[in-house]
This record gives sequence, C-alpha cells and structure tokens, in this order.
Amino acid sequence: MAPVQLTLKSIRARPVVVPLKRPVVSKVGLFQDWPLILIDLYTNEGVVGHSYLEPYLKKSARYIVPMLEDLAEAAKGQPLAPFDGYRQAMGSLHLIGREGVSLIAASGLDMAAWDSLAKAADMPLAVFLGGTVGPVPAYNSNGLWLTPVEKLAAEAAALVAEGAFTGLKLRLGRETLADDLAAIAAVREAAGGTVKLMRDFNQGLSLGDALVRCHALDDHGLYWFEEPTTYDNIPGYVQLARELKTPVQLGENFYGARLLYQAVLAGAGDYVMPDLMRIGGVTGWLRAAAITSAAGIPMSTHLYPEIAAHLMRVTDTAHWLEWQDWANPILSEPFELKNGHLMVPDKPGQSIEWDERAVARFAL
Ligand code: SMN
Ligand code: MG
Repeated sequence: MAPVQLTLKSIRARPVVVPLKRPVVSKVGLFQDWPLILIDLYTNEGVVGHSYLEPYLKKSARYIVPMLEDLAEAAKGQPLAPFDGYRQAMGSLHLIGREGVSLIAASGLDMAAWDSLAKAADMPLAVFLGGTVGPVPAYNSNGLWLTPVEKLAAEAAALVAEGAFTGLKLRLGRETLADDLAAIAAVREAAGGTVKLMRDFNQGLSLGDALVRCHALDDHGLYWFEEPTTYDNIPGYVQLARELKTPVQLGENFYGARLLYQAVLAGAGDYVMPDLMRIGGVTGWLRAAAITSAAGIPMSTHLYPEIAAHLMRVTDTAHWLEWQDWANPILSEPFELKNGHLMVPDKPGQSIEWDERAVARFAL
C-alpha cells in the first residue's frame, strides 16, 4: 500500500455539554455537567480525524473555537505533519503567549492530526506509534468528590464494582484534618484494603497548610498526594516531595513538556500526570514521555482516557490511566473496561467516533 500524504482542508469545532453521572464537587469548581469541544479535521484525501477538548468552562468555547479555526486556516493546504504543525502553531502564537488557550487549541488540532494519520495508515494510534493494542491499568476517578462523608462508602463500593478497579481517586482538603480522616476511613472500609487510594487536593491548600495536612496523612497508606498546593509553586513542591513519604503527584496543569522538564529537574514531585490539552496533544505527550523515561519518573494520565490509553501503550514509564466516563455520552462506541483496565480497541486511529444524535442533543 502506498503511503498516504494527507493535506489539511478544514476543521469543524462543535461545543457540547454532556451530563455527569456524579457532579464534580472540587476545589477547582462545581460542575453539574461537562463541556467538550468536538473537533473534526478534514483532509483533501477524505480522511477525517477526531479529537476533543475538555475546557472546564462552558463559556471558554467562545474563545477556544475561534483560535482552533485560526490555526487550521493558517495550516490549510499544507501536508498534515503534527511535528511541523506544532512548531508552526507555537511560532504563530508565542506573541500572545505559548501557554494557556494557545496551547489548548494547538493540542486539540494536534490530536486530530495524529488520529487522521493513523486512520490513513489503517492502524490504531498505539500501533502507528510503534506499540501494540491491549489493556492499560486504570483507576476510577469518576467520583469521591468533596461530597458529604456519609455518602462516600456506598459510592466507593459502586466505583470499584464499575470495572473491577484496583485504584480509586478521592478528593481531599476538606475543612479539617478530622474530615479528611473520616473520608479516608469511609472509603478504605468500603473499597477494601488492597484498593489503591489516589488523593487529589486540587491545589486547595496554601503551602503551609499542605505541609501540615500531608504530614498528618503521611502514615495512612495513601498511594499518592496529588496537587496539594498551587501547581506552579515549584519550590513548594520540592519541599513537599523531599519531606513526605507518600509520593507527590503533579503535572495536570503543566503547559508544554518544558515545564514538566523543569519540574522533574527540580525534583518537584515523585510522579507526573500530564493532561493532553495542556501538554501539547500527542506531540507534547511524546516529548514529555521522553523526559520521564530518561528521568525514571512514573507517568500517569489526566482526563482524555481514550487517546491517553493509546499513548500509555508507548510510554516507557507508563503508570496509571485516569478513567472518567465523561465523553461516553457522545461516543458511538465507548471504550471497554476489563478487570480494572481500559482496553485499547483494535481499530484505526484513536477509535473516537461521534454519536451524531447525541451530539445534536447536547449541542451548546
Ligand atoms: C479534576 C479533573 C477534572 C475536574 C476537576 C478535577 C482532577 C483530576 O484534578 O485529577 O481528576
Ligand atoms: Mg487532579
């Protein structure tokens, strides 16, 4: 089969808002439902690539969609080559800032471009990148928000049962240490002693409070402490990682692989978990994975479980996939879970196809 060179024709970006089975109650906000921006990338050769963004804020579609359209317009008629496209996007955007919305838009296009290329090659993305399809160890991150402690036990049991999970994420940083301890005890009892408990503070504590709280929780057999304090307080994270026995996890707010590199170099955490929308899509992920491989730092995923599952199959230090079913309402074939693993489908591309009736129903 002759290799197919794809040419970018146009894109379509459609905001939707999907219902959440369990509302997100967190230090970064309260979300009853969840906005997604669905991206379709059209090529002159007829291949259509897909990706989505999870921009947290419904109103952000008003500025992310035009930015996606501008970037695509600038690359129109050019060969679809994500490494070149990424460099071009960064070059054109650095005057208004490489981080933030610029990188979010570039990441969305990048993911759709890789999907298109893998589809043109008739390979799953994991295989296109030199790996294989198969299971990826996942923890269930669909619940255990800052909701009443009395409700956590039943929810923890339900979350384990949803996919025979061996890991759950619990959000901490409640009003008092006693509240956090009660939440941990309730979840531990209901989930069983062998289930790993990932703890997310969502940057909710000042550095001083984070030190006190994490020290107090350090002997409770927790699997990791995620983002105890503001994500860019690198010296603070260095101190936390040095002082605590429980591994410190961060990285969902790193914009680009260079910030991840700087954090790794400084010793700001034991684990990292880049987010595809911020790290720079597939291209940014591959760069981040090279850094964590060289540094020997375990790398987990943040959101985007479908495309992240493909990438974990080619990530040297692949650790845990964060499972959320939030995109399921608009996917024609949601990914399968088996024994606590997300299964990478043996289908071309990322295997993200829209359920168009659902997309119409949830259109913003
Ligand atoms: C998170 C994700 C999405 C919304 C709120 C909080 C969290 C995580 O940081 O790691 O899942
Ligand atoms: Mg988090």
